Amino acid sequence: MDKSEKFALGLSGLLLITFFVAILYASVAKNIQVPTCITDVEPFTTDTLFQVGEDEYELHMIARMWAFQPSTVTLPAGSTLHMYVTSQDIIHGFKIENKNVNLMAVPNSINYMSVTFDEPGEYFFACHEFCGAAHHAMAGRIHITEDDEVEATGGDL
Ligand SMILES: [Cu+2]
Repeated sequence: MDKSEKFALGLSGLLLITFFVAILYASVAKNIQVPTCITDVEPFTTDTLFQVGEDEYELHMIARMWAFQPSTVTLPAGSTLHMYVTSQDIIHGFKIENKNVNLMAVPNSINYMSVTFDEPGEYFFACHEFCGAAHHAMAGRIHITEDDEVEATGGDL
């Protein structure tokens, strides 16, 4: 083996060891972790809908092939809904009929929008980004009622 080849091999090995030590230092001494999937952390794992103020609610929506979790949301009329939307797998869309809400559901990213529901009724929402074989079935609804019922169900909660 040539002397310069030995030098290149030795340098390569030294670089590998340096990078390995740098990763160990970052993970152990600096406690830097590789980011986890957003849908694996709270509140996306547990409370999908909760009250944050008088007539104000926070909704954490997960889109996945091919459903929304939750798929049915019930709120009293006059509620303001703060929506945080993400995806568990691929890019989906989230559009609420007759409301100015149109979000992308992107893996490892959270998109936010808020909307106030003044009138009682049913507001359908659907995926507007073609996401595969059952894209057409990817939908849900928001019930706005006259009473104080607050509930989020469906989509394998
Ligand atoms: Cu879709």
